[in-house]
Amino acid sequence: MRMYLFLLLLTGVLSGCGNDDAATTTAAGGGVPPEVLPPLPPIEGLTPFVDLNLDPRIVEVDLVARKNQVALRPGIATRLLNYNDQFPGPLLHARVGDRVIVHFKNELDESTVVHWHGLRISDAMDGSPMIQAPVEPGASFTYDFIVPDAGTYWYHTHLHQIEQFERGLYGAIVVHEREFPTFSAERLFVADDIRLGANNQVSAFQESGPDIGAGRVGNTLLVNGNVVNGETGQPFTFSIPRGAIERWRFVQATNALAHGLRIRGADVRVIATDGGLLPQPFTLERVDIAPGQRYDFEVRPHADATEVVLEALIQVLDENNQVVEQPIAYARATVEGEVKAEEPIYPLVELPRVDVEPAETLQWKLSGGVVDNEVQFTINGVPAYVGEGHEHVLLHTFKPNVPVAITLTSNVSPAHPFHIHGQFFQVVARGGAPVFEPGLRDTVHVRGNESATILSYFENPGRWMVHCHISEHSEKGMMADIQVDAPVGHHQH
Ligand SMILES: [Cu+2]
Repeated sequence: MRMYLFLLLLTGVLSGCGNDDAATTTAAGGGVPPEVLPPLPPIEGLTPFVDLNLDPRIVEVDLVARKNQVALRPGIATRLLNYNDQFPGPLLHARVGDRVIVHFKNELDESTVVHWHGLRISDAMDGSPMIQAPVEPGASFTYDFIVPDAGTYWYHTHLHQIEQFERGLYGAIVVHEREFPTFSAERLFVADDIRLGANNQVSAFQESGPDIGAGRVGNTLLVNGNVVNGETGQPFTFSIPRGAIERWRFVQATNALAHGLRIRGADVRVIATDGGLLPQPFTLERVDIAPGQRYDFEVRPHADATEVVLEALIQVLDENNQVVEQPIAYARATVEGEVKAEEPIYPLVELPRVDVEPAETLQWKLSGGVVDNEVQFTINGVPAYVGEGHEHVLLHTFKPNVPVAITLTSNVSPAHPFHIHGQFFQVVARGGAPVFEPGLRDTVHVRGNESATILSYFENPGRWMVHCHISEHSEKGMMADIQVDAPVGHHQH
């Protein structure tokens, strides 16, 4: 197996792949018959979909959105909205180049759509309510696409998002590299915060105040649907053998909560961001993760460790009203047993160059305020989203495959985790100064009173949403469309 993977890798290099589809080594149809592809490794932490299709290159699943009740805390179950009665929804697990067919049925009392966050598929399948007619109660829609890039992604509702998303309409996606590095184990952690009030029910939604200004932050922290904080909360637990080399994938499915993240008791390298594997893994004491973003870590327990702990570092006010970081254990692994893991072989990854003169330089000012007694959030002064059934403002039209730099500025205090559908970009500067934030992103954290500059080649033609990932901000205006023109001679399908 080891030799086989190496040969595949070498073939990929010789055929010159890995330039455009930066995070992956080869696209579909790279000349290897499907029957010799090694099976995908199991992902610990979430239950996958039942695959209805026997073809190993097709993942075909049923997806139903409906009311559900989940025992989050002792006592009365919490009324949620879930996919397939699972919270989070089932894991969509595929290999790059696979065809994914999702038979979606809406059994909610209101319309909805499903967005495949980070997948560079066609705009018609993206779950944008500006392109796809909302799926009405009782109606169905079949999503059908090829997964173009390996990485850790997620899916979620993109309509009536303030409530539907808070109540649990999301799930994770793992797309494996065609020649994936092998690990002792792969684990997935999907983090969320939910605000529970009386009788363990989701608290009322506010129309003004801090929930709108800075986004709704919950009081109950969840990892893979398990409560990890408070009196009855427990970190997500499992065991890890000494000598193991594991891949831990983290999806930030919070609404507005951004926080630090670290892993204690292990040597840890960051190996992937939103858009897949990095050209060069790197070591960091901690990373910061904003709503919508993902990280993959390579985790090797210390030889003398008794436990490995995944911790969130959450900002709270201390008794002197100073902002301090409170560590909260999200997951706790007991070190048990021993294995001798082989070194993972990472495929060659080359990202689009960022040391180039951009063909265009844009400014997107993210702002908010009260207009006619209504809270409005704006991009370049325009509240771009004006409600269901209306047109989005078209913010900009991009030529394909040329580098464009966009400086996003938050000129008021709240942060805006800003998401661009259907494209990857790289964060190149903050406050005008270069930063070390390697890797492809689809979501950039624009902190309050800060600017972040991204550079993208806008490789995926179509009409795409761009918006703050805080539901209260996007649904009150900070959501627009961009157009990416098709390359000359390209026929859109
Ligand atoms: Cu925002």
